[in-house]
Amino acid sequence: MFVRKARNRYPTLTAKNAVKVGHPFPLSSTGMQFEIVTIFPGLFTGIFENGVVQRAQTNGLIEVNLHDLRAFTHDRHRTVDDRPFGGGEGMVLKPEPLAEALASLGIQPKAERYRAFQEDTESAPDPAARTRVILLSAQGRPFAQALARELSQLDRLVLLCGRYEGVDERINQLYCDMELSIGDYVLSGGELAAAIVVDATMRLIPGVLGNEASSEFESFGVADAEIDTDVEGVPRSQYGAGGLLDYPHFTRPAEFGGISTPEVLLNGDHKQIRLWRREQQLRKTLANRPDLLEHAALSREDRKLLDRILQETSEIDPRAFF
Ligand code: 6GU
Repeated sequence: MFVRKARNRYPTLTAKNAVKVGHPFPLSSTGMQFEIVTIFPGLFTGIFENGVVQRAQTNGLIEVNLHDLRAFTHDRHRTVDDRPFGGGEGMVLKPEPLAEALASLGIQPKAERYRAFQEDTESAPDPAARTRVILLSAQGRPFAQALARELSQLDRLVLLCGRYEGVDERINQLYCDMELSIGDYVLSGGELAAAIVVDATMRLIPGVLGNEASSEFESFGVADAEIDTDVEGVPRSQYGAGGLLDYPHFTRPAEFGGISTPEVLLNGDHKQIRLWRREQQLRKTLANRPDLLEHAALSREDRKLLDRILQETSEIDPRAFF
């Protein structure tokens, strides 16, 4: 991970003045580049120095670069925010440091980059065409697995973390391809959201997960159209998620806290296991995310199962506090 810290009081925009941590500059890896512009680079260090994200960086599959917005200020107080025109609560991130941060990354305003998109060809690919700039804000469109899949095809993803009450709208209009939110709640800044976008995106890059199948067959995994049947004629949706939530998992010991692992998982009958898991997916989705059932790829068998589940007399779930 490369961290550009705001140590110099009056940095110029050259790469030479970047504080380098473990990376050459300019960036030279062939992996996907994540560029995060933030006033709190320290928030990310633990997150990106563990687990799959860490390994993907070590293996050169991704590169995560943190850019401290304060490095692009020129006043004594390193001011990144200001009061909103028209009055009101809170502070707004000023446009100039953000524009300078983007310029330092070679990011042009949208208008110029879109020209590059049009001129992009297979023989002469323009890097601008495989780059996106995203503003993380509670006002954004919702982030979801389908978008993570699209983003994972890019060469470079620039994430601007909003803070305070907002970001000057000119930055959004001039530079951002998309404004993105991670859910219907308010965070104090876009940093946690950016970390989530990096995590969800990078794990879909080929080679990042040891087992390529594991990203395909979990909750929200396969698009409806991709579901087909296996050699036995059992719909793959029997074990692919197909827009449903994942089934429950068990590992040793077979009994724990007085609860036994369902017998079917212990007897080695793979067809029975697939059917049980599919039923569990339907049950869990019905209980926790009934909205997903509308767009899920359901076989006739699934619909029969669902009917049966719905007809069961509903017992009171002791966990249902809400
Ligand atoms: Cl991306 N930012 C903030 N501040 N709040 C959020 C969010 C982002 N997504 C959901 N809530």
